[in-house]
Amino acid sequence: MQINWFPGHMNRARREIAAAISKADVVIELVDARLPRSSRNPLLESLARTKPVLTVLAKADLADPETTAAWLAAWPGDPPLALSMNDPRAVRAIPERCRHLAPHRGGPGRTLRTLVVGIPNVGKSTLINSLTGRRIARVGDRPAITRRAQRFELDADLSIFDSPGVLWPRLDDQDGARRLAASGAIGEAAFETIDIAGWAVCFVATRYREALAERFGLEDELDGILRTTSDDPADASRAVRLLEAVGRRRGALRGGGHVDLDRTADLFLRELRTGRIGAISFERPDDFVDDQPDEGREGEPISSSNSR
Ligand SMILES: Nc1nc2c(ncn2[C@@H]2O[C@H](COP(=O)(O)OP(=O)(O)OP(=O)(O)O)[C@@H](O)[C@H]2O)c(=O)[nH]1
Ligand SMILES: [Mg+2]
Repeated sequence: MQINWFPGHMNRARREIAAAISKADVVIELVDARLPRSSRNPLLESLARTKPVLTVLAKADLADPETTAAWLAAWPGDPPLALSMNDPRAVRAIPERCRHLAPHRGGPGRTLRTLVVGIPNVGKSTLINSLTGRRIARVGDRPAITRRAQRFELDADLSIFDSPGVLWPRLDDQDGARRLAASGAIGEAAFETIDIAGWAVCFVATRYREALAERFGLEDELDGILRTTSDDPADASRAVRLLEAVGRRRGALRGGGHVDLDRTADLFLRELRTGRIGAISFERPDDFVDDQPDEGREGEPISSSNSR
């Protein structure tokens, strides 16, 4: 299975981000706490070389806390913040850190300009609403909600720019692409929902077996399925059997008592993405120990508006 999306206006997206960064004093980089590495924009380092960057692990409430602690300990450079963008008190730490990163800005006539960047659906607009205490930025539970950069005043001397989500697909990294798709960062038109739900259910069955068994009442079935199927991702039988078990539990049936796999895939991904199966991280630092550094791994940038 290949995850394909449509590289449309990728250079435009990159140019726009570069222009926005050039006008900002501090860049707030949101990555998804459940997949901090795969959701990191590999081009940001070169684009923001001259600006201080504050990295924030967003959606930390959905991630496995032990894994988040491991990411924070392993992070190169300044340790990031790990927060829920829905927590108005916790997010106040972000402008505070920005002020430390740009001590020459702020005060009368020297507005500190911050810019929020990150992949689609990571929580950029939610952060702005939490910081301002108002629903002023449009938020949605699918990618490509924000279409244009927009400025908001946070304090008299601090402004924050929202920006459209931008994805730099690493076309050679299908593992990362699968995690991004499972997390909700990639528009559903770009992949087969059954493939991604199948991958995700196998992942959760392996790494968070108890959470899966408990959520769907699969205590008796799960061991048998895992014992009698292969963990080779090329062999779809484990994914299908797990999805069938989930679908039966949820009553997602079609004619003849067969499980409706499309409906099951949708409901499984929805429950996974909203944290109802449990606090789940899609990657740990030790998943990458054999990896080369990032250089040269990225594919072409695309704007989220092209990924639907
Ligand atoms: N649980 C949880 N949900 C969050 C968090 N941040 C955002 N969300 C949800 O994630 C979805 C996307 O949030 P947005 O703020 O629209 O994301 P965005 O980064 O602005 O997305 P684009 O504008 O499409 O690039 C919404 O359903 C939010 O309610 C978080 O920290 N925790
Ligand atoms: Mg947005």
